[in-house]
Amino acid sequence: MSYLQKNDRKIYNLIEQEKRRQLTTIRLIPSENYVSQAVLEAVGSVLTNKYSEGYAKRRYYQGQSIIDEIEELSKSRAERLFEMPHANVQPYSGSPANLACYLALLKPGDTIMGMTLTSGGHLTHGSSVSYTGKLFKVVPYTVSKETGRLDFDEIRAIAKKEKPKLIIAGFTAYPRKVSFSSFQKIAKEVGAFLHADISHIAGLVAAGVHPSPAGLADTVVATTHKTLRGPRGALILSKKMYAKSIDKAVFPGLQGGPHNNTTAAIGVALKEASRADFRKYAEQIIKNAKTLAEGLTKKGFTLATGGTDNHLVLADVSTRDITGKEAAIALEKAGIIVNYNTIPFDERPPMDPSGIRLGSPAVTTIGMKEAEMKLIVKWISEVLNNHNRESKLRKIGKEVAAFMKNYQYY
Ligand code: DSN
Repeated sequence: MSYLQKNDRKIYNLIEQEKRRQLTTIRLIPSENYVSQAVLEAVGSVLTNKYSEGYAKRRYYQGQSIIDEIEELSKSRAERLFEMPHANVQPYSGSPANLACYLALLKPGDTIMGMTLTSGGHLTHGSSVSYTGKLFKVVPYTVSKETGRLDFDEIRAIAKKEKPKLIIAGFTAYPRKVSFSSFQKIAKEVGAFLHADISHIAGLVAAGVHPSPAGLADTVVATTHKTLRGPRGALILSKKMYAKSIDKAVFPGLQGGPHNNTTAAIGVALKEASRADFRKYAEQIIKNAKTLAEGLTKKGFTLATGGTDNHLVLADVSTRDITGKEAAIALEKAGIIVNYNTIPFDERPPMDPSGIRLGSPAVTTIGMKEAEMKLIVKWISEVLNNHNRESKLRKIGKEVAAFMKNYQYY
């Protein structure tokens, strides 16, 4: 970044500081990752200079021969990898991608059914503070109070009573495999569209270590920067019959020009995700998350659903007489980065809930395995037992920084 260094030392220095932060802390936020150098290069390329409103061969600006090829390449890679007949790779991120699917399939005032935000849904699944909660009548579902898992009898009962036009199978804090076939049966019974938001698990689905919604969901949204390990962006996959309405909803319905540098970087990430080593990475993500879960359970933490079979773990820290926010702040002081999160049926507010959410994708990318997860559990437990002792947190922080010297990814 020699030009940036010369032309804008302040921004250059801040980027260098953030790089250092990413390389010296243990990053356990389940929706974050480290992209490859190849993805970074595509994001930082001259493609950012070009406007391309429209789609290949149907653009509103001249000079598109190369951009058309790039977009078509990324689109076909997405269709092949996820085995769905149509992909749109233009959405700026997951929220506009979800909105585009609703715009394509629904009318304002229609009923949608999604998981409540506090049980692990997403703002754009109909939360009252999101525009989706104002535009549609929302029928929420949650998880079983006993098991913390999806309760398909309950979901079916709600769907039969409320007759939603669209059911959303999508989660940001659900640590178990999702049965898209169970959702599809219910959607079929009540005549609803099935929309799958696989943003968190896209990399696991692509690698074949999590069931796929292909052939079951009418529309599928995946952000590209979580387990899929690409640039910040999103893609929509759909059945052929919805291709036109999805494309129209993305542009001109919601967006203007696509971010061509991101489109290319998505293509690069999709190629990486089709390689054999990506499957190994996805398998290791699950092994690492399971090791974190087992270790935390042994240390006496209560986990949502009692464990995990994907990339994330949701731990109730209230047993340590500490809130999720206090835990996340103490962990950061020791160089361990998580996010505080509500647990299902949390009695505390989202700004200071009872839980922390941890994930294994980023640490797996930089080469950590089960032994390292055990060490991380030890540090987490020590931090939470000593969250008021600044000197202890600093001491653990030094151990973490020394440990991270072995994982200089960039
Ligand atoms: N904000 C994302 C997450 O961290 O789960 C969801 O979009």
